[in-house]
Amino acid sequence: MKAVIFDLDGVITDTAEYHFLAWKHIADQIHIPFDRSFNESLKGISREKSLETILVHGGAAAKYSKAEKQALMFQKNQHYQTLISKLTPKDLLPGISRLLCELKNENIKIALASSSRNAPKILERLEIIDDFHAVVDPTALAKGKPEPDIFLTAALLLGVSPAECAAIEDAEAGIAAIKSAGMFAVGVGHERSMHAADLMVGQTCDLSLDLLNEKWKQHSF
Ligand code: B16
Ligand code: MG
Repeated sequence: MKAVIFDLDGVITDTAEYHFLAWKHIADQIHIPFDRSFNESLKGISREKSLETILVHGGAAAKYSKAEKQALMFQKNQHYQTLISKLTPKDLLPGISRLLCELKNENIKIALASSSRNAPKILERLEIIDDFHAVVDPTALAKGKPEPDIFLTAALLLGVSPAECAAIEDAEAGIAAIKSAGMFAVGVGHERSMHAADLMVGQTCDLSLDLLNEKWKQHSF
């Protein structure tokens, strides 16, 4: 294992909750039912795809013009940015700071594969941006998760082959992307959405370099 590639929302910090609050505000405004269970289906997917999914769910796919959709996404992002402006290093999920230290000590490369355009800002707020050797720009990709592009680009930027990478995700779309990139997939969360992962942990505090190495060795590509 030469590199570990991280998802951001739901793995490094709990901004998944902020995405939920910001989308819920929009959904309420346009009278579309929106709860935490439906929000699960938006994890890891782009802003555009998320809005489309909400509109289809509410039977309103054809109701809004392109300009109106842009305005809804703008409004959601404004709300989201207000929420993330309050992030501090205390908002790192448990065990992540320790894991980053363990990886750095062993000279294992670290990259970020987040679908979020707000990712660099969030890494700065959490004061961990200098730990990352590469941060993929999701706007430069042809296809988002569950396609493998974002993880393959991370490996390319790090100068390692996909088979030498482990990647950590909290979303089903993310695990699918890691697997189709030919990488070792680590899922954080509930079994239901993580069944395709090579290693599954309930919470981020269960992650450690020792555990990754141990499961990596047992795994055959
Ligand atoms: P933004 P990840 C994803 O981040 C989120 O899980 C997803 O809910 C969000 O819609 C997407 O980023 C885009 O975020 O609106 O900030 O560009 O899980 O890939 O780190
Ligand atoms: Mg995520």
